[in-house]
Amino acid sequence: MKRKLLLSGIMGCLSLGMLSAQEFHLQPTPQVYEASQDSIALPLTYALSADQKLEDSPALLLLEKLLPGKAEKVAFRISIGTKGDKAVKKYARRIPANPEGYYLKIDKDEIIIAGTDERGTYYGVQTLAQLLTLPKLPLAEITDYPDVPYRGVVEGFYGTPWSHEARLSQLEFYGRNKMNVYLYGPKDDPYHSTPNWRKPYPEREAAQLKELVDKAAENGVIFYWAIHPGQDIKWNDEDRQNLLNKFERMYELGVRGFAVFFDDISGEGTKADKQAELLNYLDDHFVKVKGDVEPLIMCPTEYNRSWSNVAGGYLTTLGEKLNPGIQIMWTGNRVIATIDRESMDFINPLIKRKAYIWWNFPVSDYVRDHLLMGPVYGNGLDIADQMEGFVSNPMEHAEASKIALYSVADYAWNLADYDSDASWKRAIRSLMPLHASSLETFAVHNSDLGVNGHGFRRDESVALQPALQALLSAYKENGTIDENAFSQVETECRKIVEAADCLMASQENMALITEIEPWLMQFKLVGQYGESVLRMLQSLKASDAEAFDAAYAHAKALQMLMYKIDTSYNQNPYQPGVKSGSKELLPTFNALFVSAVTRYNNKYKTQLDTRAAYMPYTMSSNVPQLASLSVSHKGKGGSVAAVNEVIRWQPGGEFVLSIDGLRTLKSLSVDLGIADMAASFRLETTVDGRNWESVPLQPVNGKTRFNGQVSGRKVQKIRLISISAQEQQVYFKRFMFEEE
Ligand code: LOG
Repeated sequence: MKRKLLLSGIMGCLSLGMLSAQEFHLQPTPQVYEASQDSIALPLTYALSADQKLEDSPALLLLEKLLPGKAEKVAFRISIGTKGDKAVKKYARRIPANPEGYYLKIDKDEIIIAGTDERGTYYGVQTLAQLLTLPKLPLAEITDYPDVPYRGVVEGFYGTPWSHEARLSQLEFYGRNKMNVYLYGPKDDPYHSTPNWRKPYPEREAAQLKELVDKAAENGVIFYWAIHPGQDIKWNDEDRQNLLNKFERMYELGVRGFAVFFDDISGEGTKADKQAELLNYLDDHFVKVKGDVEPLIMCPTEYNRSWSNVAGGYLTTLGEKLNPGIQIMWTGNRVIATIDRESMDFINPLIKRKAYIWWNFPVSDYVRDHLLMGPVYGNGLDIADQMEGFVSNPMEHAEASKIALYSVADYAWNLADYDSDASWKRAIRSLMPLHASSLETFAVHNSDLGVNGHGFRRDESVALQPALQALLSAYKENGTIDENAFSQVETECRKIVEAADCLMASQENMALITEIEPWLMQFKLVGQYGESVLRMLQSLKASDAEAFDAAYAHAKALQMLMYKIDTSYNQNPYQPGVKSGSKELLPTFNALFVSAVTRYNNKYKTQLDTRAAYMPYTMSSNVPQLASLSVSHKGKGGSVAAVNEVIRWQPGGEFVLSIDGLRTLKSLSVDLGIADMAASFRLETTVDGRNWESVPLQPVNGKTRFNGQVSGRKVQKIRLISISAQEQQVYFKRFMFEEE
């Protein structure tokens, strides 16, 4: 009996792993897929027809790995090859003309895989690999090719670069999902950017990069190595040679794709004509000379519409001067934006070529306390012929990023047939087939970014929203409980707690669980908190003060535990903490909590603390890029979310941090990424909001960080104001303070 119970308990966590033929869906969604009801047994032995030149190709290696039963004199035949090969000659007319396309046919006694080119043939085998997961092979005919020539990932975020193991796993994932590009450009790799871009990689890193290059090739992925030299490049022969030398070193490691990024820099490096001159030089003296190197890619300094000054001529200069074969990256109307026809219509004529989209999703380096696990939606389905490439910049959590990357692969392969929700569900299933339903529950409630400087938000808790709203509005209005909404929310809270536990206990995808564990812990608490708040509502309605007290005490304890997780895990200096269910669940539970406690206090003439989340700090700014940063509260102090890109700070522009009462400061530190901060900025405090008193600045180890000498000073607001007559281009790396 006991044993049986235990088993069924575990089964509750598990989804059915095996898909039926009806549920089966090829990924990415093929252009044309015709399958009949008939099927054949998996060909355990077969005769192979392939031209000699296919030997050792990724396509053939993969085929032989999938189906090791190659034999002589077997009736079942597999013919594989690229256009022009003898083995597939009969099917030449069926092969799509599009690059990387393939024709795949499964017949009673043979399988044909015929690619437009080598990568197309490889993709044909990848499709066969997916069909081989079915119990029987359906008789089918597939004509398939990608819509967008270059599809993949740019590891281009700030923060801890992916581990070597994570990258190896990514490259296999790209191959399986028919993505052909991986652009290596983590901002915090010192050999990619300032200060060490001129130096060769140390031995160990070099060996690992070589391993990645090989892994990429095995999986049909072009490994691009990017350099980010703009912050300190000198436009002279010496630095040009430095760059060439570095490329040469990378070429020796096997790299055959190169990119130069000029994003997020200020000063001399931002000049369009100099950038174009350098890129053309590399094109003429490196790429064209080598002969086996992919087209160069560059990321411009004005890489999105909101930052581009068309009259200033930056983009026009690139468009006119850059060799036509050089690709230009673009993030859309803003740094973080979905891409549509209108965004493409703006950029393509300016740069005189099709933009190569650098899509800043699911990157979370400006909202590091959140996980972006939701569907990929919002990009135009009608822009297939407007872009040269579509690559996604992911989260520093490599495995968790695969949910979005799966759908990016699906989207860029076949835009017209892209269905964001269906794709997202399949992505989840592909990551944890046995725990798909738990992972989906987690992803549903962990998709928004919270308030952020870029103003980019995502839907969250979509299906539960009506119930949350109905419950809250009725309760706030007159203390009544909408029973239907109540029970929906109650059921979901139980699901949340169960999902969190099942995932934390699972062994199915340890890499993923390790990355998201702090968020799972927080998620469980959110579910439990919801349950306690619901019990508060119920017991108050039943006039059961004792039950209310117990539920209230538990809710309070859970608030404290959530705070503890938020201030103990993921303590990066930028956006520290762990937020879960922060868009719909928590705000609703908090509002219900406040309303219930207020009603209770009125009814029983008590003075229970009504505060759900105490936030003493708020910020405001008339510098547009700073206007909506999030502030976090930790212990006796706080910090403002740091910004990655260059801030254009207008004369007189100010940043103000307000406290909800008069407090005594202990420390204050600011970093604008410039050593001579005092020349252009003043740090000030006030006790009355009118009279400002300046704070002396103390440099910390000659770096760009300054401590304000504030110890013992009473303040109500702190501000940082530009006293310069010119616009200042600075970074906003740190704004942190402590109270006494
Ligand atoms: C950076 C990128 C960063 C992303 C999101 C580009 C071209 N550059 O604001 O490294 O991961 O935005 O924060 C960027 O997007 N700067």
